Amino acid sequence: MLWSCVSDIDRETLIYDNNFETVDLTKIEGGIVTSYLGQNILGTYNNGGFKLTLEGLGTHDYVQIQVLLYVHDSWDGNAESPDGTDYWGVMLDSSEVDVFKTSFSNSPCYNNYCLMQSYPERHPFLTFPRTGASAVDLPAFCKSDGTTSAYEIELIFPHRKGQVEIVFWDELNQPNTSDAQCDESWSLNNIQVKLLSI
Ligand SMILES: [Ca+2]
Ligand SMILES: [Ca+2]
Ligand SMILES: [Ca+2]
Repeated sequence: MLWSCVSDIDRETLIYDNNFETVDLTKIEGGIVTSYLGQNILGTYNNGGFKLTLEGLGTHDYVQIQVLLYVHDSWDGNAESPDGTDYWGVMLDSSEVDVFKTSFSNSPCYNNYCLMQSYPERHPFLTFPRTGASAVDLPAFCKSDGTTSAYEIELIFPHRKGQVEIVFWDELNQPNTSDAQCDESWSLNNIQVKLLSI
């Protein structure tokens, strides 16, 4: 959901703000912190992820999630098996309904060869690699010929409960390598969560 879809926001309350520089992983299950570009990042993950649980929420109508996502190395977007599809997503309260599932591609794109991605839309939308990125061609995390793309992602979900579980996950496909985590992975540089009321 985009900002334009939510009218008349009366109040917004920041309830979580973490850039991982102090390695504070309370409220996070499955958190690992590593260094990238001289900053702390949460990750890297390949066929994994983590859960952020926030309790004691006041009255609200929406949850807004903002992250800086790093897509590291050779993601293949909506490529067919065995290279893809390379999915990434956010899920609220283990719900099949409140889920954002997309794909990313760090592939080169030529007239006769281009592995498309879904972001900034949901899978199975098709658009060009790195669409919507805030930075491209950042250093690889692992792969000698890899790169990293950065995405400033903002998601808004309808939500009214007193507790929220936010799961960040991936499903990456790359069986034809001895080190899948080096071939493609992701991390977050920061997370902010806000409650919105109308
Ligand atoms: Ca790959
Ligand atoms: Ca892949
Ligand atoms: Ca950071």
